[in-house]
Amino acid sequence: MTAPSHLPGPLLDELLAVALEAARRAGALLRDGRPADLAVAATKTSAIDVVTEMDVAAEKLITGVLAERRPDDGVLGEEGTSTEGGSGVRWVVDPIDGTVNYLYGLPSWAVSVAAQVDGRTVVGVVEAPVRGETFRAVLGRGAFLGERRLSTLPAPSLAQSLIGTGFGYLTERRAAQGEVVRRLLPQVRDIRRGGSAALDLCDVAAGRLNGYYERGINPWDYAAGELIAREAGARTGGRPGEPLGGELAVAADPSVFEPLQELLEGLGAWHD
Ligand code: LIP
Repeated sequence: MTAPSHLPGPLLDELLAVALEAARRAGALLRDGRPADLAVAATKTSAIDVVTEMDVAAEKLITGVLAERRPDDGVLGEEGTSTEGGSGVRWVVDPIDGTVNYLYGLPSWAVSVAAQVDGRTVVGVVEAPVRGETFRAVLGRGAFLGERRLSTLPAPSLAQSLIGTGFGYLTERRAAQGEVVRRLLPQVRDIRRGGSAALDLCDVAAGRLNGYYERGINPWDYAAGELIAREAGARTGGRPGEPLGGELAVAADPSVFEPLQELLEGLGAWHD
């Protein structure tokens, strides 16, 4: 999919450079500045939906970079940043996607930074410092892990597909999601639950998963990762005919996208 013709190349170049700088600086802070006694600073939708001091510190660092480099842009951040801006560019930021992994010292967490123009994601960066991986994409220019161009992995059938998924923080939703995965599991090769939607989408892009689905993720979880997956050749969406979103997120290699989407529709993965 090519970038809208009205988007000049130098603007896309600048947005990518700013996204990389913000993500890498925040990633270094989170990796090198993680307190040994890191604890939960607050909770959000439930007792297991946690925020640490580092989530807040990382979002403050990122918004500082954006304010310095792109002062007229809007910003939406998971930890409360919400500014309109006047440039037509809006940044969608998750300072730590995979917060529980970060809290427990597990490696699969990432800084996700996306730039949108007129509501369309045109640049995405997912920075995974402990994994030593920087995923990036610009609309129409492909997806990359470092300098390696990414491509999704076909599967001969859904039954031979490795599918990523995740679970929400509310008990009722988790019970419903557990029922969906119980019925899905016998129909696929296996599932993986990595704990970060952004990295799950990047793993689809890198061919480490054939597909991914989840109900209930937020724009900051998926904005950058969806662009990276699509630029690597993935199809993305929600229920059949719907865009990827909070109701249901589906991303997969084209060989299994529709069978996965149809299976999820039949399992009622789009409702609690
Ligand atoms: C996480 C998502 C993940 C989901 C987790 C959590 P957070 O985002 O990336 O896919 O399964 O429950 O929502 O809260 O770490 O930013």
